[in-house]
Amino acid sequence: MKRQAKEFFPGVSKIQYEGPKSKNPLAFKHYNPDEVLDGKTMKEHLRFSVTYWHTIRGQLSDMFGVGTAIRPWEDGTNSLTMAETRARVAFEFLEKLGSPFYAFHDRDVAPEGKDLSETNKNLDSIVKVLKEEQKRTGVRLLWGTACLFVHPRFAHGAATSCNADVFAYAAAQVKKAIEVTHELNGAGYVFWGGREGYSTLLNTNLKREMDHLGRFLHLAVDHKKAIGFKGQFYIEPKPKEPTKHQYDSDAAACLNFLREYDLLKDFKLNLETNHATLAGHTMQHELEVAIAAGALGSIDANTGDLLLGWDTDQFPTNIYLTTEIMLSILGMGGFKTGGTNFDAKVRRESFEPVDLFYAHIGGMDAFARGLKIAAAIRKDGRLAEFVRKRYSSWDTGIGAKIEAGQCDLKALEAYMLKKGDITPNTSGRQEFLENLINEFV
Ligand code: XLS
Ligand code: NI
Ligand code: NI
Repeated sequence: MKRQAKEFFPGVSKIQYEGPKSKNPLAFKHYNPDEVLDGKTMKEHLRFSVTYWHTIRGQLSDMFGVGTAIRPWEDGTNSLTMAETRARVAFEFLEKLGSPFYAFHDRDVAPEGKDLSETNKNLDSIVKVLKEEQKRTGVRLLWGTACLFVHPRFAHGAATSCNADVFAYAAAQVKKAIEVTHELNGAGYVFWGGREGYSTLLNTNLKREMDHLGRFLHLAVDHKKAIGFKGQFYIEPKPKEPTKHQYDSDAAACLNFLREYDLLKDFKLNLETNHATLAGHTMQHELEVAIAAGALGSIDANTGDLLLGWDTDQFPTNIYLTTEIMLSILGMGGFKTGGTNFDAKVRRESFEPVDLFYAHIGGMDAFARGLKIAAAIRKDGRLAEFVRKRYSSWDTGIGAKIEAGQCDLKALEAYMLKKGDITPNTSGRQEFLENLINEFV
């Protein structure tokens, strides 16, 4: 297949950094890829990634209306030729935006055939194009994944289906998806349990389904090792949608699941802001839970709408949100295999191709600002020092002894009987700290 000479975004040239004073909507105001902060460039810190499913395949439909997206290159079919054209579109977009990574589901990039064998062939032929485009542009694959939720065969779930044939089909699909991710030198592979959950417990054997999911992930780990794929495996928690309850409901549930099925050493978490919101948590909560377990791998950068109860997958623009995220990411020492993957889509009303650029530029700038602010807060040191002092009673005396496992209940009783009462506690100073953050925002 030849590279098409055609340009798909003719009105847009390579997006440049123009600084905070620029009024050019097609320029970065804060994301300056080569600017060094804390010993790394912004590009290395943030490791931005564009999602194929939203940006290239999203038609902007909702449950009340058909797609509104104007995509002049689409011919209305799901042919292989169209799939190749989309790959060219994707890489023109990635290149013009200056995104170092992208992510995809197997079925985003290539159409299903009449059976699994034809479907695999379709995938292979598009993987060739992706490989060629990766080589041409230097853009890398952040992670690959398998779409186990769109096709009707997955109505009851994939690994957790009541039908063993569905488990087998999903296993075959994941095998192939891991192989093509490996082929494309992907830095990771994501398992998002699209329909791994239930709509009613009346027809569900919860224990059996969870056991099957554990088995499924073990098979994937075995295959990964067998083919020598070194990328990181991730689980992406989400509490609901499409099912009423998904087994990977939040970071804590995923960690418990991974521990119970002896998978913790082989997986990290890919956390998404809108999923945290649906779980009734903040993104920062989810990040800190994962980090505490040494299991934060990557993030799906987006935001929800607090007035809408579903996964609206909006582009992140809130500087407080990105500041909190980057405080956690810098606190854990930065991304290793993971990155900031825009699992986000433009609104149904934003249907022109150029809106895809505005959306990503805004998200990248919001994260760049969050990064700069978080780095400044860390450099200033007052926040960390406050937290350190807050726990200082654990650094010496009775606190240090408890932490070292040197006290039993009898010893603690003796200590307190002698002391009589606790030394008064100090204030949590939430408002003071919120003001401190605002000094930097
Ligand atoms: C859906 C998920 C999905 C995963 C990849 O809500 O966020 O897009 O990131 O399967
Ligand atoms: Ni996601
Ligand atoms: Ni999502």
